[in-house]
Amino acid sequence: MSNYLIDRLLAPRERSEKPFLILPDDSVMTYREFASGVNRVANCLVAGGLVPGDRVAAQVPKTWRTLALYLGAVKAGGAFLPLNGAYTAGEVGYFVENAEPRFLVCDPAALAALAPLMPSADSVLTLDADGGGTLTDAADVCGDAFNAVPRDADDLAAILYTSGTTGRSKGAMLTHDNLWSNAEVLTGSWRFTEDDVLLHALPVFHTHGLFVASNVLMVAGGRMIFLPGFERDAMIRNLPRATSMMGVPTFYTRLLDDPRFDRDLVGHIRLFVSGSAPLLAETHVAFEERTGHRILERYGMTETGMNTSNPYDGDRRAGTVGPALPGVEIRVVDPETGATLPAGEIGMVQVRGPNVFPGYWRMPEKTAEEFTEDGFFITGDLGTLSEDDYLTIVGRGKDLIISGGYNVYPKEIELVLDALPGVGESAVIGVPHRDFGEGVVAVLTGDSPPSEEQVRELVSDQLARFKQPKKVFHVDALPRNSMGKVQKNVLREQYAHCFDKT
Ligand code: MCA
Ligand code: AMP
Repeated sequence: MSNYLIDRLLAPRERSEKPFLILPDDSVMTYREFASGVNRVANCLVAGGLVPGDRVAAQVPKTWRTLALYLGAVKAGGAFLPLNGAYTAGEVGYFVENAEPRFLVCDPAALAALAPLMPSADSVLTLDADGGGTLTDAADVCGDAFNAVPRDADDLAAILYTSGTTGRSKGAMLTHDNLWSNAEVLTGSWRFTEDDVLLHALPVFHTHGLFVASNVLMVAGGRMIFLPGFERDAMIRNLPRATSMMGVPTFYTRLLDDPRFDRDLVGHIRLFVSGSAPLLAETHVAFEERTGHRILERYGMTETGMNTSNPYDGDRRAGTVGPALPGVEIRVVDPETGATLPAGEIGMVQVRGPNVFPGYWRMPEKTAEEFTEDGFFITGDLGTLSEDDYLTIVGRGKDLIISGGYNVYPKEIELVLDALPGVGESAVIGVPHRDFGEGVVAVLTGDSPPSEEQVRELVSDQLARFKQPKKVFHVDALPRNSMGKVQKNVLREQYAHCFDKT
């Protein structure tokens, strides 16, 4: 047995002198140099006591060393557990308690707050925005050769936490083959080759930036302009030397807002991909008018990787997410009966394939609830299939807000708000927001509910900033239906324009 993912993703290029990463200072890192960095990290983790199956949690800034940590952990037989840099120490505490990682790697600036979460000082390492820290110090004195620890197709390669409708986050377990099969299919479907240069501005703690973008480029043998994040001037500067870009819809609306973003600037680009949140049909149209490019929209989830994609050749239909990818099955069913619905009817989207995760970490009941007897994963998204199998996502059966590509589950926020002094009860909704697609709004009842500013202050230890309500409203009572359920649709209508001037 070999290391399933590493053998396929990295091993073929371990000795290649071809460029892999163009770093923010414009220096170029080859595949061979990157693979050495991966080996040093793997050696360092094993020397520190990592055994196969152990988790390596990381809340670190985005640098090439973050990617080396991901693959170093996997090559050493472990599972990578990336965390959003915006999470508070309280939020990280939950993930650490739930996943019991062997190592937690964090930004030195967060060390004082995070170190107490781990059982011993030697299980905490640091990595900063310049690539320095105790992980780097330890890795740099390790050897740059490492024999991959054997791992099978079904072994765990990563755990990514997704928030839950009940308010508790669930760790989606992703296997070596979940990651490999999806990367291989996407590389072919989107025609990535070693001539490609991807402009990479996404975070690498989510599926989109970590697996879709980075894995695909490694499979193809292409290179990435690896930016620390989305910054408009840096995007405008780098677009002319890229052949492709992947982004959330906010990337595209922000670029369209810039007069420098025009046909000439992107003349060299062959592919723009969008996902993680709905791309408005009007953005698709405006983008084509400005640049001559039709954005290729695809649809995925943390639990499944990518499920569908508009075609590379052929009709990229605005407002749709395209047909199922090769090897993936999609069906739309009646949510009550589970019966498969004919084309054109709206129902629950279900998916089956090698991309679909085996379950949630230490949550067998939750896992069982979200799979059908015949092995389809119930996505929680509502959609409809056309006669020629294009999927359109029309809404969500789950109470979820997607803000700038980040998921926010209202229940999690409501639990925090309900416990604040002066609050009777709360309802959290997502309403249209020009920049983020949806913005988080809280509606509060109570004798003396806190103001918008006070809410942000009071929740700052518990909720990452992107989850915090951007607007807070006070009402005497929440609207309810005859069953006593809060009518969020009424609230969404009432506050639909509250961000119009934002
Ligand atoms: C930042 N803020 C946000 C968000 N990002 N608020 C709501 N939603 C957000 N997404 C807050 C900041 O804390 C700050 O608050 C204020 O908004 C303004 O920040 P700004 O500087 O404008 O933000 P930014 O740093 O430019 O970030 C915006 C962004 C970023 C570039 C759109 O959010 C981003 O990179 N999103 C991509 C997310 C992603 O990769 N999603 C994929 C996951 P304050 O002023 O109060 O401090 S989904 C996935 O992987 C599935 C499988 C899939 O299908 O892809
Ligand atoms: P996450 O849990 O972060 O993986 O988010 C997955 C969710 O993002 C899906 O269940 C969808 O609701 C949404 N999503 C991803 N891509 C798209 C898309 N292209 N259009 C609409 N919704 C999307």
